[in-house]
Amino acid sequence: MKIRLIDPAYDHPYISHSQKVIKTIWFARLTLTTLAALTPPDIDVKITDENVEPIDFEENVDLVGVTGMVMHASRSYQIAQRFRQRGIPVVMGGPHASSLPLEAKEHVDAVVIGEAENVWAGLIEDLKRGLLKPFYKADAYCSMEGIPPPRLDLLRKDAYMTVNCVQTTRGCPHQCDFCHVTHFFGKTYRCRPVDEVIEEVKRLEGDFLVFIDDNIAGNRRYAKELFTRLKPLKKKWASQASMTLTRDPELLKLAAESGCVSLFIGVESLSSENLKDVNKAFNQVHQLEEAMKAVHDHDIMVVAGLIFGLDHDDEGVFERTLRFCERNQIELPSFFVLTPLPGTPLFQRMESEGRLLHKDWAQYNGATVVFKPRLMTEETLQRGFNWACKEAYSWGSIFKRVFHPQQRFFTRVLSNVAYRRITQRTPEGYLPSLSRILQGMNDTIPLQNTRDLIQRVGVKIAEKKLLIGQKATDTLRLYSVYNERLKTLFVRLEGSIDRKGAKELVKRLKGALDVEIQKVILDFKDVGAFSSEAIALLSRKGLLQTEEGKLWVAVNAPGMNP
Ligand code: B12
Ligand code: SF4
Repeated sequence: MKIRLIDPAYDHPYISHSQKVIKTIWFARLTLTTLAALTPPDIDVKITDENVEPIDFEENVDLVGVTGMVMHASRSYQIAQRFRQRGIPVVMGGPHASSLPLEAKEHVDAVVIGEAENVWAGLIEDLKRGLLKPFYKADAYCSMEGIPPPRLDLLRKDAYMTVNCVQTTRGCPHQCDFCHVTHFFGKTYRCRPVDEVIEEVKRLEGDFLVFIDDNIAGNRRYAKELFTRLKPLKKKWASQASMTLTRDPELLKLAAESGCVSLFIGVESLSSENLKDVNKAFNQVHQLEEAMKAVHDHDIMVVAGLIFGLDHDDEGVFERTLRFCERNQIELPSFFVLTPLPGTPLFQRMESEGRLLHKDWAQYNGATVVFKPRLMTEETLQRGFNWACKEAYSWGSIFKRVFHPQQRFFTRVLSNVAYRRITQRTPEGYLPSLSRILQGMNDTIPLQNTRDLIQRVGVKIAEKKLLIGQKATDTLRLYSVYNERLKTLFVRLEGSIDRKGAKELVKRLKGALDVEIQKVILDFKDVGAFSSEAIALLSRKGLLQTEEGKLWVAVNAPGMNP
């Protein structure tokens, strides 16, 4: 019996990778090599990764197995159709088929929902007896003990950066709303026996490998044991981890000592409101810079995943995020457009709010806007994303990010050049015209004179000097968000305002109102103290009305007269 397993290519004008890029930065997923290892030994099983070699549609096989993420769905279905036309049965599994098995079943003979470990051999038996069932779903998640080593020998080794991929855990202890992992694996985080992982690593040729785990540090005790056992093997490795890893100095040190050279870290957003919205509040925005530094201090490169289009993202997000990457010398910024993947809580929310633009899965690729963003138009998000991708890999930005005293300078440069090759194919984007203004409206203004500040009491500004010994903050902090759809800028002020702060605020607002912003909503409720000069100036400009209960003011462009 002959089985052909196929990983579909993704044919896209600027997302698909050339052979050269695949060779520089790409590694094969473990999907089909794992499936091949689970196949009974009497069966002739082969793999085609369409990303690196063409599919032979004329081949005579008894079964075709096709996998695919959401973005691959239509290609997976085309492939299935070609083989089924010749009477060859096709089975599909993987993230897309597992999320939408009924849809997948319309294109294939059988669908494997979830993990294959507990059902694959049974499916083959059914096929032999001519009794293939439409759906296969294991009753329970598989045991992590005794998973056979993946058949890396079935891959074209020369085509990838490496085929040395190992999985140590499945799942993730977190449940970020946009992520498919917890939907697929449930709330489980399962670890393979360390002995088995170490044996697998020992068998690999060469000294570099990728742990394809979703979060290699999901169980700190396990990770510490694994890293300790890896040390004597003297391998170099890359993987993915949540930011929680950066908060455990011992774990980070062990990771580095065991050979970790690069980590993909899901930073996602620089806004704590966004992170809260998507159930990722464990990423603490105020610790971000420190976290990036901690990783760098261990000579580990950071590949930072950052998402654009979350509900609190306005037009300023692109520049703000890029500058963050430059400031923190993030070696490889990896930008994504928020993508509601079927099966995730994000998808359900977007669907129930009527915000999905379509269900053309091929566009659900992390680089195309497929939903209605809250604070900007689809076009602004798409163009801003394109701008950020191109700009991050302009020579100027690469220069700012790669020159630092860490080791592996050439690896940093080479991987940036490869990413540059990919991103330069992105269509032209643009930095929204308001971006600069929004940076200025999200800023801290130092004050000049905090001595005669008047304390605010409740919702009123009391005519009362600060008590002796009582200190007002000596800064005015502006938090602003622009809603492009309403053409309105919301500004929340925090801290204290003296004359200098008030003047600076008026100046910046004037700049904002000179452009397309039609309305500004100023929220003073978090301002703890005002100077009398500031009150006078703000009142004269119509920015502050001091009657009771009026701590925010809506400013219309013509009325404001700053
Ligand atoms: C390694 C990896 C990558 C690598 C892949 C390199 C490559 N050659 O593709 C990199 C980092 C580049 C990558 C990129 C992306 N990835 Co990725 N990636 C993974 C990761 C972490 C591991 C994949 C793996 O090897 N798994 C191990 C194998 C054993 O598990 P498996 O694939 O699920 O297979 C099992 C079952 O599903 C089943 N099965 C699967 N297929 C089939 C087929 C048949 C016939 C049968 C019977 C059974 C079966 O059997 C297997 C054994 O149980 C997964 C997460 C994960 N845990 O799987 C995400 C994941 C697959 N990626 C995901 C995404 C979204 C992406 C991106 C689109 C990111 C983006 N831009 O938004 C890109 C697209 C890349 C591309 N162009 O193809 C999502 C897919 C979600 C979805 N529903 O589509 C996942 C699930 C991660 C997530 N956080 O949600 N990825
Ligand atoms: S931490 Fe990462 S892998 Fe875990 S649920 Fe969140 S996005 Fe997914």
